[in-house]
Amino acid sequence: MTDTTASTTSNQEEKVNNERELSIDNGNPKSPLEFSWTFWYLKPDKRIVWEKSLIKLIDVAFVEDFWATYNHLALPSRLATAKINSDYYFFRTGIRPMWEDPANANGGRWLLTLGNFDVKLDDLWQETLLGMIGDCFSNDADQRPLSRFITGCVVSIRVRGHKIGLWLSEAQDGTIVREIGRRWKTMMNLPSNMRIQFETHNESGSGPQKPMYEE
Ligand code: MGP
Repeated sequence: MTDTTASTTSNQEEKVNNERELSIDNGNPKSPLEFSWTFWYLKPDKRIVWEKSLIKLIDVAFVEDFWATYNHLALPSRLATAKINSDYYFFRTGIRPMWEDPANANGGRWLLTLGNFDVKLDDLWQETLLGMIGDCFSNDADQRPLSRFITGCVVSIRVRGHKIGLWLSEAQDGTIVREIGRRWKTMMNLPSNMRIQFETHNESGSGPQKPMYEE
């Protein structure tokens, strides 16, 4: 065996051992998620450009890591008391949580604005996250699983009404977009008088517009 082969083999062994360690929690194998996801935090700071205020927190590829992170982070309602204008972003690993990412560029977002509605921000956020990691946006009858059109979600803490956004890679196919919106509403068990609006990311960047769809 040459030196190069020996070092390649030892690198491979190290990689396998690391992967094994990563997927073992207190001696028990961890439960892999269908996809790996990344938590981001947007620290409000008007002095710097938006993109620079985004902080990548952690990738989660296992159920246990999701909960460890979720339980460690301040809940949105807590941010609302101390960190106005902050956001949490939860996106598929590899997709940056911004309009410019190719996975988002032709898509849009469903937006739920809470305003004065008497609903629990934390519960809606948690239902959304669980729906995403649990692949609950798809059902067996789908020709194409609808979860594949979801790139991430966002909770935005704002004085004029907190918001939860569900970002899709698709905006033009109304059947797909509306069905995802309906499933999201059901998942969150929203009161029937609460509406969600869909807008494309182009529209998001250009001030108030009439939403493309509403559910
Ligand atoms: P926002 O957080 O989506 O809405 O975008 P907010 O704060 O509720 O205010 P609104 O009244 O504009 O709806 C706030 C601002 O952050 C935008 O106007 C952009 O300047 C910037 N911004 C937000 N996002 C999600 C992006 C993005 O994906 N790319 C870039 N370049 N800027 C963004």
